Amino acid sequence: MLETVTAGFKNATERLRGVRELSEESIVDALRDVRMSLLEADVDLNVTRSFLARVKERSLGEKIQTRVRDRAGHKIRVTPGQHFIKICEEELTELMGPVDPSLASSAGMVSIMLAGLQGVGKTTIAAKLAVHVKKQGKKPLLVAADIYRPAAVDQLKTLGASIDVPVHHGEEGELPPSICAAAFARAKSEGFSAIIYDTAGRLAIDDDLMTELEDIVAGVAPANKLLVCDALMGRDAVNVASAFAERIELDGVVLTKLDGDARGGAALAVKAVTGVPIKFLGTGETVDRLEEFRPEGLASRILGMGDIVGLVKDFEEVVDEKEAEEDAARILKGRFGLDDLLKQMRMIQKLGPLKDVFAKIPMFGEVADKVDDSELVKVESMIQSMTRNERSNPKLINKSRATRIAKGCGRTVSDIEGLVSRFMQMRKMMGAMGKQGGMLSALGGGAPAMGGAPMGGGAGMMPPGGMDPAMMFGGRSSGATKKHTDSKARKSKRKQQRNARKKKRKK
Ligand SMILES: Nc1nc2c(ncn2[C@@H]2O[C@H](COP(=O)(O)OP(=O)(O)O)[C@@H](O)[C@H]2O)c(=O)[nH]1
Ligand SMILES: [Mg+2]
Repeated sequence: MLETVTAGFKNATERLRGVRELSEESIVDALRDVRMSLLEADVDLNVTRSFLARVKERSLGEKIQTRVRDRAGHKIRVTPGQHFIKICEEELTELMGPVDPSLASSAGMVSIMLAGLQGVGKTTIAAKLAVHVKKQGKKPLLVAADIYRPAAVDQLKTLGASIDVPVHHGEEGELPPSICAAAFARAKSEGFSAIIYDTAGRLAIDDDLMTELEDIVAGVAPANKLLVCDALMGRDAVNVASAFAERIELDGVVLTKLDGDARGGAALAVKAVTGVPIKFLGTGETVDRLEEFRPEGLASRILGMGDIVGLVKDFEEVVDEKEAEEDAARILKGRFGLDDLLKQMRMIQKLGPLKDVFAKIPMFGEVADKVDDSELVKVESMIQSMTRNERSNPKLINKSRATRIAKGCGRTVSDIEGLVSRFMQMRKMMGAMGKQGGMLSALGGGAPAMGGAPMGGGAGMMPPGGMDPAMMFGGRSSGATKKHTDSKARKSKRKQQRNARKKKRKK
């Protein structure tokens, strides 16, 4: 998401390489790159203008400290280009924030009303939020208040069944405000602690729609009135948000389909134009693709600096903290086998598509597109054909063992040898890193939020610092991987596997 803007900032950074000071003259091209990318990403013109004006003013007005101390107390040099990017990061964060992603509750009930035009993803978000509040220990009830679109009720029922959340629906001919009121009464009497109203959309904003929403609000007073917009709407999302905000007191915006649009400019402009903060992002069709919106995380991702806090949060959901700490301790001593690698890989897969995971790792945003999920499957199958002994002591794997393993998993001997040698290299690196003081220093200063981050969460991960991620998972962008010429047969096999995985994910 927002690749367009990221590319703009990257060009700007390139232009400032080697520049000795930030002056009108030296930053003019960089500002132009940023401006073009913002407009191309469909960011509102006024927002773009005022953002650039602030960046310019600060760039020219601030004295740059060229030597600062990092967290570890080492002196590091800051270039004017880096200072420029830091200003951009702060201003982007300012533009989009501050946001409190927590959901309000009243009288012990988290109540959420979703509003928005047709097809933007309200029903999908309703299910995603149900999953989200469930993770927080709540017991949600979904309410089907879209009675106009054929099959809308069934759609919600199907989603509800898939996540094990009950769906309340009305009687034949019952109107939405009455359905919502009955659902609210039911939620209270049956001990639900969250209620999510999925309302009807329209193709355009009209008075009937607004009146209906106002009636629902008057009846059940939802503590969270969220407007859903999709990123594909571009600049229109901002106009729609303004129009809704005139009639309903919105508590937040949910921006969906960020996975489907490289521009996503609405994410940057909604808050500035409407005063309503974005609270959640939808990044895919499945119910797990929901992110709490953190402006600082998105800002640093836009600037290609990763989003460590977001990554750690993802990890907290899938990782057993104690186990992760023990694993990390072993890994950082360079004492781990291919079994551990397998375990790590499976954990990473739980986080979502590799490309999304890497996009959040500092400095790795750019290679995100090159990592390849099918590579994981390949590595997994190779490890699975090894004996337990071989897994814990890969040094054992000589030519004849490699031949046997290759046969077992339908790979070539050089595939196996390549994996083993990459693994040994990685293990050595981990060991060295452990001696240097572990992951925090390995990740470097590019991650401002790392200082206090709960390492139990992140520790289960293979430390990425200094390691080319493509080394284990991509194979292509890396100098560390042996280049072998791909035979046509192997290529097509890979493609088949990729498709198979894609299908599996869709299910
Ligand atoms: N790619 C992508 N598709 C989404 C996302 N959210 C919803 N959709 C799809 O958008 C379409 C409309 O979604 P729906 O929830 O029915 O929208 P509604 O009319 O506002 O209730 C469906 O095909 C969804 O699968 C998202 O974050 N990413
Ligand atoms: Mg719907």
